[in-house]
Amino acid sequence: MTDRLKNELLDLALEAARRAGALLSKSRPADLGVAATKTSAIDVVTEMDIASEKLIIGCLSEARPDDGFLGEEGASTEGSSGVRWVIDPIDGTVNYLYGLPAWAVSIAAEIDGETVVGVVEIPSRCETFSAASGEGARLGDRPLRSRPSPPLDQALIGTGFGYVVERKLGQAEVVRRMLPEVRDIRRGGSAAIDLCDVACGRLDGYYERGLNPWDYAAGELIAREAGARTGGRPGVPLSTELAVAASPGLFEPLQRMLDELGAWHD
Ligand code: LIP
Repeated sequence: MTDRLKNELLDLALEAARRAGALLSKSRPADLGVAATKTSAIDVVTEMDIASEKLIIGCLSEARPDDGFLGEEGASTEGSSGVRWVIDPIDGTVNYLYGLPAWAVSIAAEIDGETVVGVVEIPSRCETFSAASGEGARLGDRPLRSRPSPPLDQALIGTGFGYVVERKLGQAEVVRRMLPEVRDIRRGGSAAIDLCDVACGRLDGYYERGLNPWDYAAGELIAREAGARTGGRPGVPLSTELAVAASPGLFEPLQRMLDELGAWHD
């Protein structure tokens, strides 16, 4: 892939994420409610998720009409250019619904299944995280490096939970057994933000089972380009089965603990 194409895709992702973040921040209805539900009554969609995805796809397809799209709120087209955009129009929808600040716009571009650029826009923090493959990660214009690795028992670990009771019961058991073994646990509500927090050292590590590609595509590239390690079970890439990201010296001890605790299955 040429640097010119990579730069074009990154600039487009930054502009689309900026516009969506502005819409979501300035036009959130005071009486925002649930427009629809998905895997359970608490897995919600708002009118703003839908509006954000429509704005993002409109912005990207105007510039690159032959690209494909995969969006959380239903976009699913192959395209013919070889580029596919992976979009979470609001990552942290429940936080957005409740008026909590931890939500983000996450946009990634893939070529032949490999993520080549990623942007995570966090309006409540006035922060834009970005990365291009092989070119590092940035917070605004500042290059990012993940935090030096502490011992596992001094590590601050982020995680998240699903929307179905059976899965939440297993996830709660993993947290119950992990909590005494680490510094502390944080549950922020947005995988994209958690992955960016690993990238910038606000978390030492993060794990979650059950994410969708749109939740992690951009944040995983940003964490990896910031020098963190990412993956799933030992020897397995990061996926819906299990997402793990941590600073290099912490990654394998965390990954081993998660495997022993069965964090990769319900
Ligand atoms: C969210 C993830 C988060 C997870 C939530 C939810 P959404 O994505 O980013 O990590 O714990 O349950 O799935 O649904 O807000 O786009």
